[in-house]
Amino acid sequence: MKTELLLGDDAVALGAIHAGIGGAFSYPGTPATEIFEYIQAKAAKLGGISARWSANEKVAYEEALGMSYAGKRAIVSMKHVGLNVAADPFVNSGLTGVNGGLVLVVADDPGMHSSQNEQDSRYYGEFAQIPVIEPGNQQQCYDLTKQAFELSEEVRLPVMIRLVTRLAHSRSNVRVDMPEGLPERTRTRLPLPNPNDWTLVPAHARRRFRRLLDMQPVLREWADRAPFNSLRLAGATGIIASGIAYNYAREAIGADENYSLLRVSTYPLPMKLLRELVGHCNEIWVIEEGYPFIESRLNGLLGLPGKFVRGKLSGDLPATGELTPEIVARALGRPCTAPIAAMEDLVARPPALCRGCPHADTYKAIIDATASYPESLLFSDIGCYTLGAMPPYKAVHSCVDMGASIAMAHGAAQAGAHPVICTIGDSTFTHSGMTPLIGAARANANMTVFILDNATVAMTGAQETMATGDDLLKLLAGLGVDPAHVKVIEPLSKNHAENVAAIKGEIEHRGLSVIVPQRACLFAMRKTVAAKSKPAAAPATA
Ligand SMILES: Cc1ncc(C[n+]2csc(CCOP(=O)(O)OP(=O)(O)O)c2C)c(N)n1
Ligand code: SF4
Repeated sequence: MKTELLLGDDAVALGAIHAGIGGAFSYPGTPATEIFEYIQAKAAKLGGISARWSANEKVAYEEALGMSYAGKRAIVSMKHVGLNVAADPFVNSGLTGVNGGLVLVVADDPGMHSSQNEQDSRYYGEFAQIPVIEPGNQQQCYDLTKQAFELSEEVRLPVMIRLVTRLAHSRSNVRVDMPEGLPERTRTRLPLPNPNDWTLVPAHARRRFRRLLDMQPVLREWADRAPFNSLRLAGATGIIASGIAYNYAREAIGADENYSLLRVSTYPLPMKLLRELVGHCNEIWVIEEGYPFIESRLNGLLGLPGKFVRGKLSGDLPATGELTPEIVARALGRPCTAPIAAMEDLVARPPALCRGCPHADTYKAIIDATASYPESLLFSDIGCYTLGAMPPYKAVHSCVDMGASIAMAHGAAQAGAHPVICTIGDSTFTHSGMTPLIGAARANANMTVFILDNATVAMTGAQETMATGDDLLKLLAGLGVDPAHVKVIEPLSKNHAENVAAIKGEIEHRGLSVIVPQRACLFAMRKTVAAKSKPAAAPATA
């Protein structure tokens, strides 16, 4: 055994390595990115584990599922909204089941530190009817990831691990139990499964869905005996706390042994323990990050007669944003240690494009080129260039989900709007922009698409991009975009007048144009140089 100082993300990654994964799969997204990066760095040193970024989360999930089918253990990690993208294979993998252990790690972002929403992935676990494990500290991140692989192979289902930002991105000492090197399991492949179980045509799918339903009592029994759920019965006031919120509850009650306390780390919920606590207590607090998942199940439709259930639904805890030890202590009426700095005392530092960013020059050119069109629409997407919504540009009219810019622009063009413009980064384009561009090219939609090629996935810390430069231009030709209306520009202030003229020309073209501003992200360039000396300051993340 040795002790390492690890992020929650790192601890999950190391747990997966020590569980004997053959591969890691991911698309970057805060706060999950570091899980894959940790494994990638270890794999580069040790070999034996495949770790390549995937084009998007759906692809990552399917690649992991393929590795599982082939008999090896696989981990796939993503931010919460990534699971929206991967939802199709995820839900169906509950029916196929797994061969080699398959663990999905989803990092939720309550408080939307770097996300477009704060959805709660536990609902997805329930929807797919697979087991979910919610660690409460870095040690559990390590231990429970290893156990998740064992469970996955025992019940032959994918297992989800749910993290939240505060746990993923904070460090603690973790006891790890492997010497350097990889376990034997990394190289082992289990015998292949029955292909009929994995071929979801109706006859097989009905049988496999029956199997998934039949597994539910087994999963409920697992939750009741899981050692990482625990119950202490004491006074008539009870607390049910899950994940990192368990620590906040413990901190708030301190040494006061009068509270009854149920720690929840599994879904399905440990019903036996819940019943015991509810039977014993009159007032029950539910403290959980995200939506009131446990609280709403406890209340059911009609509430618990004679009991007071307090939490987010009752209004005793805030329904949005991240919990903190102070929020929990105040709600429970406990003394609370003052926070290091109250958020409201901090000077606001709105995100902005870096000085000299290529996207800034592109937006300046778009703004000048569209100045004489008061009705122009600009749909954008998710990446550093979304900051074109902020002053001084204020150019962007939408940012909904990855890839939406091109599809929304096509919809607006079909409504007769003009000019219709959209901006999408090179990574977002290969994530989910290529499919809507095929439709727009086929329809020769009257719109101007900007693919902002800065040769990296800048917003999440400058990871490798899938297509840049000539490779990206070849993709456009392959997708059916008329080469006469593909224009490459260099976004630099010295080229401003020329770029404005080129953009105006394409706006006036009645049909589809694609403009590709090509210039490398400054942060990525600095990071490459600094990798040899010291780390570069990170951009805003999402
Ligand atoms: C479904 C989903 N996956 C991942 C993310 C995290 N994320 C935000 S922007 C982005 C890609 C940015 O790269 P690019 O489009 O090339 O733009 P850049 O930041 O380089 O300007 C990613 C991965 C997200 N917000 N949503
Ligand atoms: S990180 Fe790169 S793309 Fe993002 S704002 Fe800075 S220079 Fe621009």
